[in-house]
Amino acid sequence: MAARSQRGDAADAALGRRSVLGLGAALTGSLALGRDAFAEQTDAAPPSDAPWSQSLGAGVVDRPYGRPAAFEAGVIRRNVPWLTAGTESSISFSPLQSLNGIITPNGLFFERYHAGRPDVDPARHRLMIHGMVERPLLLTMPDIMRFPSVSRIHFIECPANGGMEWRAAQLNSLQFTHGMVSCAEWTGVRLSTLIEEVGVRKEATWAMVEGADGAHMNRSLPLEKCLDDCLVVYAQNGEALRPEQGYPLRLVVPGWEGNVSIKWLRRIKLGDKPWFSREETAKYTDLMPDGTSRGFTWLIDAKSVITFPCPEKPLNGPGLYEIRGLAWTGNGKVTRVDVSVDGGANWTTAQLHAPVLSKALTRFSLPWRWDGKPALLESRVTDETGYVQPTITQLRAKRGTNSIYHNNAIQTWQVKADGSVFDVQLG
Ligand SMILES: Nc1nc2c(c(=O)[nH]1)N[C@H]1C(S)=C(S)[C@@H](COP(=O)(O)O)O[C@H]1N2
Ligand SMILES: [Mo]
Repeated sequence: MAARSQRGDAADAALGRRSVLGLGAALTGSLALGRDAFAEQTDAAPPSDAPWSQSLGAGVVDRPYGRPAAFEAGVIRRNVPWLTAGTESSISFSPLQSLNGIITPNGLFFERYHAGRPDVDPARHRLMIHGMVERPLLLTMPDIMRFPSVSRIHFIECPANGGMEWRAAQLNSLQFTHGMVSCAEWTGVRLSTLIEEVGVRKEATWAMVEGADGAHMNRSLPLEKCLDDCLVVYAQNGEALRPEQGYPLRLVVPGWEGNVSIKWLRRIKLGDKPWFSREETAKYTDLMPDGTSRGFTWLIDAKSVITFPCPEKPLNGPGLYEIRGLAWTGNGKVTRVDVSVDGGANWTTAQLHAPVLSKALTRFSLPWRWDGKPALLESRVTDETGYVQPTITQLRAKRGTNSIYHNNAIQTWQVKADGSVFDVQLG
């Protein structure tokens, strides 16, 4: 397929005076594109008056807390029932195929629970900070809210995202292959501010962070990371954290595997060595081909995925489209995303959409004139350290096939002549 000339076609279409959709003839009815939308008769098309244009609408307190339009009822988090024995220690996936921009709406943020979602009473919740500190503290929620606040936009990705695709392409869905990543504006206190308040004893080099859920999920973090950019947050996209995300208090560890961003945060203990908890020994480690195990693999390496088209959002006939996607890296900022429509033989640099923020989801797009022939769509991100997203073959050569975690491979979407899209892996 002609990826090289495709760059020219796309640029022509984007920059030229031609109408993008070729809709000039729409009103006369002789239209190449939008067959479904325009060929169907509707009583709502101007100059007719739709039923909703002929009466009063609902009043202002009809919905004291807003919700999406009833027509968007299919845009929901979903789980994979066979993946876990029950729903209390499980995952729900964010519907990336239906999201725009870089912020995940609070009701659609992916969920990962190890012992279900507790209902924590903020009036009785406390955060204990102790261990190798000068002045141990037990803080209430109002205490925490009195500290200087900051807001930051960061993604959280479970390192198991894509884990089911290590051996083969098995889930024909963007939601299920990539939906364990979400991004929000978090507001709270810098962890360094709280640590300053208790005073670090000089032997301290590690911190243990623990949740108030039944799992008492806990992880060890190097003190250096705690003092760098970790946040203890009580708000998410402008409102209080959702119970699903750790209400009333969670840790956000920017750019590191989601598991360390402890929800329902209740304890921080400073020490001089890691704790080797269950979640950093039996779990969240990677069994290598030689039988050794990688541990403390915190960093989320650069990753990207095309969100349109995708299995859930096929193409509707040949013509001009915008390939859209998301890219992210735990290493800082995304600097470049390249897109291929021929399975990686030729690449074209996509446009990054502002804002491009450190350790946040980043949007990219590329205009594409689809000729109606089969295509293999891929995106490949480069981050500010120069790291380039690997192919699944390159990743397997390094890590084998025993892993679950940290699959950041290039995703391939196969477009068939009828516009349908499939999850495939190239050998
Ligand atoms: N207390 C507690 N914190 C937790 C978990 C948990 O089960 N209990 N799950 C972790 C995992 S594995 C991930 S990937 C992230 C998911 O955050 P989210 O549910 O807000 O998407 O929370 C982490 N923090
Ligand atoms: Mo996770």
